[in-house]
Amino acid sequence: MGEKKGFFSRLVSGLTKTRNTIITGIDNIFKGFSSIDEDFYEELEEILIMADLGINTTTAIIENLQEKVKEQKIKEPSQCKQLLIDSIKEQMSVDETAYEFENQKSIILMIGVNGVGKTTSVGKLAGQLKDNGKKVMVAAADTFRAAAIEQLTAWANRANVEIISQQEGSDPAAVVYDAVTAAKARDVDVLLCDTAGRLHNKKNLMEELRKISRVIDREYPEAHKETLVVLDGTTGQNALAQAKQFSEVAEINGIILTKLDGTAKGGIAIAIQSELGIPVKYIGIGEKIDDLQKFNADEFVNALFTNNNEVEQ
Ligand SMILES: Nc1nc2c(ncn2[C@@H]2O[C@H](COP(=O)(O)OP(=O)(O)OP(=O)(O)O)[C@@H](O)[C@H]2O)c(=O)[nH]1
Ligand SMILES: [Mg+2]
Repeated sequence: MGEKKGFFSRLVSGLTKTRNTIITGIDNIFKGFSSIDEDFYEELEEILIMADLGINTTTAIIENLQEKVKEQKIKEPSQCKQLLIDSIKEQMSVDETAYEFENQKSIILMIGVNGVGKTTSVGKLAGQLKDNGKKVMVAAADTFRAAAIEQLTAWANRANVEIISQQEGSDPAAVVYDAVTAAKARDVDVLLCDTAGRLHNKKNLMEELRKISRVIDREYPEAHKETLVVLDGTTGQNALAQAKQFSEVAEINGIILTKLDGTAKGGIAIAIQSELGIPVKYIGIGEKIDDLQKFNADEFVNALFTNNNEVEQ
């Protein structure tokens, strides 16, 4: 229980900037308007868009809210707040936020453009799975830069898990081949593969990801394959565009949304889940090993609407 509370309060504090954009604005509207009219909805819409929920998601939320207000014959703007929270939550529901890979032999492919937090997320997740008693291995399939391999090695040491790597410039698919072979031989539960975000061009990058994917399918078809796209939360709508692009070329199982600490654009988590229907599975709220959490839409929205001083530590 104590741990859970700690997580939630860290989430609440990580979302401070996003919340300030949303809540301050929303509270002002709820206070400033004496009736629920066109202007009221327009201002609300503006705030949600400012918090990076995007036009489509915002429109859907407002329409849903309008229906609820009508149905329940609400007259006071202040009575709308809970309805708004409910509408946002409804927009975010995806079929199921599955973490089935935790309970079977699985291979996680971490993909995304450069600098979004792939390597860091591999490290954090490796550490957490290991703490949960899993046998974990990481593969340094970003061979584009020597620094990438060193960085992952540092994370593997921190997480106290095994790493499979080759030299800079070697074939990433060959690294994955080695890693899959080792993972099978050593009865590893979860193999996490870091990949390059930066290649000579986008076509190369996508081709390489496909090649890695094929190696996994061929060498270890019985393993559960999980492809996670890592997105930088501070880039707002841009992150949404990246998720769309990756989902066009690969079968995506989920999203890791990083750097939600210190951004005002945390609303993007809502937009991604609502517009793409791809579950956000983890969120990053800092650079340390335990700064990665499973994403829970209800909890996230609650955290958005909770003041820092309402959470006891
Ligand atoms: N504040 C914050 N920083 C983060 C988070 N996740 C990653 N970072 C930082 O973002 C920077 C880039 O992270 P990396 O893990 O190296 O990103 P990458 O996608 O592997 O980058 P490339 O390998 O260059 O493509 C590092 O300085 C990380 O510490 C997060 O959730 N919050
Ligand atoms: Mg990296």
